[in-house]
Amino acid sequence: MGIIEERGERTKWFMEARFGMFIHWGLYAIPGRGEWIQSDEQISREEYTKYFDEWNPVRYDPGEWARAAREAGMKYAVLTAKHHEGFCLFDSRYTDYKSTNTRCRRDLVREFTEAFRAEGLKVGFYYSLLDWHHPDYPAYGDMYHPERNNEACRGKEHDFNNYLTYMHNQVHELMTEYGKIDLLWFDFSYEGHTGHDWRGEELIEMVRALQPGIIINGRLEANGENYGSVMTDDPNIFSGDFACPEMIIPPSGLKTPSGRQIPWEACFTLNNNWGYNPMDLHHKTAVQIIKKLVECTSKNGNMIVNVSPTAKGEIPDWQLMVLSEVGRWMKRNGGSIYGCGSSGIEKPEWGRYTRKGNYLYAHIMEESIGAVALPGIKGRLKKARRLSDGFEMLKMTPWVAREFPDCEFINYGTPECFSFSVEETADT
Ligand code: JFZ
Repeated sequence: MGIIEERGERTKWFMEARFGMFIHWGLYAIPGRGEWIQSDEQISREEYTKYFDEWNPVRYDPGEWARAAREAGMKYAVLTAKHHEGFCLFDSRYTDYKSTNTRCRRDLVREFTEAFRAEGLKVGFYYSLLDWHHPDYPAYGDMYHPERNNEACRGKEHDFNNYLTYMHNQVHELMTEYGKIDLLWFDFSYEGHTGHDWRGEELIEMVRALQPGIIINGRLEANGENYGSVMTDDPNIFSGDFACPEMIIPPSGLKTPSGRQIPWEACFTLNNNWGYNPMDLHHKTAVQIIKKLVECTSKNGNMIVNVSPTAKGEIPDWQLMVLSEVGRWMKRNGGSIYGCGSSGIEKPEWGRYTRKGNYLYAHIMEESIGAVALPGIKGRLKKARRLSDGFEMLKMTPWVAREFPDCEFINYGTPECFSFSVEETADT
């Protein structure tokens, strides 16, 4: 079986799941200005490690996080085991810069995997290829400014291969000491640091040998702007299994030059920061998240939505509220997302279609246009069927009720958005 066929097999659960939780958590939650401040504010190593001494997430209860993810309709979760700051949320034998050496003494990654598996979710790790703490990582901060060299190695030679061995050893730990890992999210490659430069072949061979069913993102070769060879018909060994567009949804999904659909997952924050930042009030609404999820699904993609826990270990209330509202919609409409993909029908003006086999799902996001378009859909339908029983009708536009008397319509916010499932027989 070739690399593309193997990828197809491995990603089946992923394409079915469609919706995941991203969790960016680390020392950066203490200052609360996002996960790049060590670089952006050029904080020295000794200054930054003060956060290490302070770290004590006394309210960390990953069971609460897992329940929030499950109730939101999410099917997998990815936690930052180590972000660019180099602080490890797991008990690595290769560094002292880890959660088990802080006042909390806890292996936060282990607790995460156990709690999320207990709620029936698949688990994954984000692992940063960059490391602003390790003395042999050449530069910290924005890699576009190499003059911001790591304080620890300023003025002395660093042994990048030594850093690579450290990085490979840590990935080995994550792949061998935390049970079955479903997803590995590397981040990120850039000029002079991609693929071979990370000893990528060796790394991928090791990961796949240890976790045969794992799926890996494409950032061992690419980053948030380009997708690398996963977008080609001849992907190389470190192409990964899926592309990961960041804060954007590819206009027409992602295909290879020959037109082959590839697995992809768009990652989004709930405000404009991955790491905790209470001053960032650009909060996305549940309707915005739902619409993005529908759009990703309609283009054969996944969406992973980020939460940014506080230093004490709590997901901010406003993020829990958004996820809870998304979950109420998913409870009724998850059938139009899970295992669904593009419909093959041109995008209608009033919203989007998603499709699974003979089931066509019309997500109407513009009521006024819908009133005109719906009858047009009806011509394609053999039978509308109830989406789910027992749902209180929030509001129903009379013309929609007339058109589809036996179908329940859910208004999940303004503008008027309805989602209903209809059955289209194969011969229409
Ligand atoms: C990366 C991280 O830097 C960021 O902190 C977060 O974890 C995100 C999910 O992934 O963000 C990037 C990395 C590279 C680019 C853009 C965003 N890029 O090269 O365009």
